[in-house]
Amino acid sequence: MFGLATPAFAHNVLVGSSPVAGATLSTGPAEVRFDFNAPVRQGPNTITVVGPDGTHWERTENATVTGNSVSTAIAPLGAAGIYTASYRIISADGHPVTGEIRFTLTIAGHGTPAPAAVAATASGSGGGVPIWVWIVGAAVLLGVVLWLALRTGRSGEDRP
Ligand SMILES: [Cu+2]
Repeated sequence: MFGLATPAFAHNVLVGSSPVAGATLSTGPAEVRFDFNAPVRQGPNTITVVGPDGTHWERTENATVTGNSVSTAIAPLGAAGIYTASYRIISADGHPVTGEIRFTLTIAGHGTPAPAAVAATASGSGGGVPIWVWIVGAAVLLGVVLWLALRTGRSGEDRP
C-alpha cells in the first residue's frame, strides 16, 4: 500500500549552495553548505574543498545533515584562485549522488591546507602497504641472504 501510494523517488537534485556556484569571494567561507530538493539520508555524506593547487581545506569530510542540506566547516583558505567544493550524499531513495560547485578566492588567505594524510583519505587514495614496510622487508631479506652466504663460505675455509 505504501509502495503504491508513493511516487517513485528520484535522486536528490541540488537546488542551492553556500557559497553559490561561481561566487567570487575576498575571504574564504567558514562552511560550505549544499541544499537539495529532498531530504538527505543519514550515512556517509561527505564534502571536500580542493584548492587551486590540489590541497584540501575541509576540516572534516564528514558532512552534517540538516533536513535537505549537508554542510561542513572549512579552514581559513590559502592561495587565491579557484576552489572546488564537492559532495557525495545519500539521496532520499538511498542511492549516492555526487556533484560539485566552484568559487573563486580573489585575495589569498593565511590558512594552511589539511595534512596530507587527511587529503589522501579524502581523495580515496589511502590504504595499501606503506613504502617503508617494503624497504624494511627488503633490508631484512638482504641481511638473511648475506648471513647465509658468509656462513656457508666460512664453513669450508676458516674453520680449523
Ligand atoms: Cu536512486
